[in-house]
Amino acid sequence: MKKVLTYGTFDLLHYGHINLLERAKALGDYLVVGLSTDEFNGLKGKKCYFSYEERKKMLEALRCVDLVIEENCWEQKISDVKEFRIDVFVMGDDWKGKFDFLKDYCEVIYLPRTPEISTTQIKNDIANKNI
Ligand code: C2G
Repeated sequence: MKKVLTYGTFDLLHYGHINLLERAKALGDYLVVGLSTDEFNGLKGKKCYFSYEERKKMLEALRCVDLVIEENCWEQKISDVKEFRIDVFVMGDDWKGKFDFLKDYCEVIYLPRTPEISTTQIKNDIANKNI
């Protein structure tokens, strides 16, 4: 069984996230998603609209997601790859190069982002009543 791992905040889940998750799953048989906790998002300078539990519930409802684990820090990736016997690590290409250190442990693939959508864009459009 080929296992794939990715990480993210996935706030205000949108089709850009879904594109990434479905493409990640298509690279293997089992997809593990490291979901940023509310505390870790604080470290990332991100304030989420949905709580960790609410974001987790939405991801777990997706057919392409097999397991959701907590992402509590930047440093847990190597141990996660080992613990879950990950074959492929996937991130959107806004992270290109940032996780190449994982190449010693698994394949590292950066996938093109879905260009025109983001959580920030959604928040701005709602704030500016562009909807
Ligand atoms: N993404 C995408 N297209 C978009 C928006 C996001 O492909 N339009 C991808 C991102 O590249 C990332 C994933 O979806 O791979 C999750 O995006 P975010 O929730 O914004 O994740 P981020 O805050 O970048 O956290 O340790 C890594 C971090 O947890 C990643």
